[in-house]
Amino acid sequence: MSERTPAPGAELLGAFALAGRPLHCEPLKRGHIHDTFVATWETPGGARRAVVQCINTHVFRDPAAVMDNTLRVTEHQRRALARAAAPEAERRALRVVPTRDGRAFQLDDAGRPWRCFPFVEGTVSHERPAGPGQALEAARAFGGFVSCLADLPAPPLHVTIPGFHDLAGRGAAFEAALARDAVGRAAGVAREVDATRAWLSAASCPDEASLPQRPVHNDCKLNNLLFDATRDEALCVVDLDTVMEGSVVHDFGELVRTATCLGAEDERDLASMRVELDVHQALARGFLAGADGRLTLAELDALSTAGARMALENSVRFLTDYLEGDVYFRVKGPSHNLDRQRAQLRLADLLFAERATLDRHVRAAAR
Ligand code: GN1
Ligand code: MG
Repeated sequence: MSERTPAPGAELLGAFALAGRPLHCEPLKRGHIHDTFVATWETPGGARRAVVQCINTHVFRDPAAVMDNTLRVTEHQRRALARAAAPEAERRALRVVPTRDGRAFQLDDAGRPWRCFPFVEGTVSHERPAGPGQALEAARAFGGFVSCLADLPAPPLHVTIPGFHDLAGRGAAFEAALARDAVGRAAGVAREVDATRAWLSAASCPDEASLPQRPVHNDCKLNNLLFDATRDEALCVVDLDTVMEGSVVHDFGELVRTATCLGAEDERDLASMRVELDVHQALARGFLAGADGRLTLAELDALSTAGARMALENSVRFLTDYLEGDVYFRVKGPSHNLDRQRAQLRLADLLFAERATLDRHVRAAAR
């Protein structure tokens, strides 16, 4: 997926229930899925900014379900913040700006769904943590997110992407894409295919079906967290589209995948990649502190290989998308998904090799 949706015009922006007049709109380059813009409104109290986002309906087939989940989760967060009398509560949970007729998203003339959130000012997100202190803070926030959702009232959240972390299902989709070879790329990736198959068959993942299911984030990339720009304090968990029942092991794993690696997600210099063990130790401490004793023994046992497992899962997904012609993730060029695939498989190797040390970190943090 490489083409971008054009910036929303004044009419579309005017559909959202924000005071004042929309002035201008710039693309925000973050995330591999949606098209995101920052719009500025002129109000009597000065300029105000909002995030305006076109929901990717190739990825999220049911935007109403996504927004229903987002409303329920953010309202639940706000109730918890109010009970705790948390300072600056408006900066600690997203708030959906409704349309003027009270809906959670607006369809444009082409039928694309758009949504709007007030911009959380004075925040930054990080691709990599500056050090263990920031990693601890991030992990505490993501662990705290799971804690907060532990008492989310019934019914269960909608399943916005079926089989999202089903590794066997991801493996089957990869084999199907390989067999279909829709864009004639299969012959060029024989080595990657062999390596992926070897990993998938060797991946003696713990029996995930028996792990407790609870509302989790499901996409705990470090950059899905806003930090206060001056205090280095984790403020607001964002990107709530995949919040649904799942395993906390995948949340921890995704954080490990994105925060412990010296090297980018699409790193081409594979030999330079390293795992930062002190960052992992901080993640384990922070996550378990945030999760506040909610993890079971089976979940704790699975944490030491969680990062490798998520690197593998992402690697399989990137290779599948490469074989399908780059229809899911936004890419910078024709080999981008392949670069990502190789780097993530390398990261899976690196993390798996450290599993004994990672397990010690988890045990020590759980004491
Ligand atoms: C996508 O939206 P973003 O960039 O936070 C993807 C994740 C992948 C990630 C890989 C809905 O996350 O599952 O792990 O890219 N989100 C979806 O970087 O598929
Ligand atoms: Mg995302």
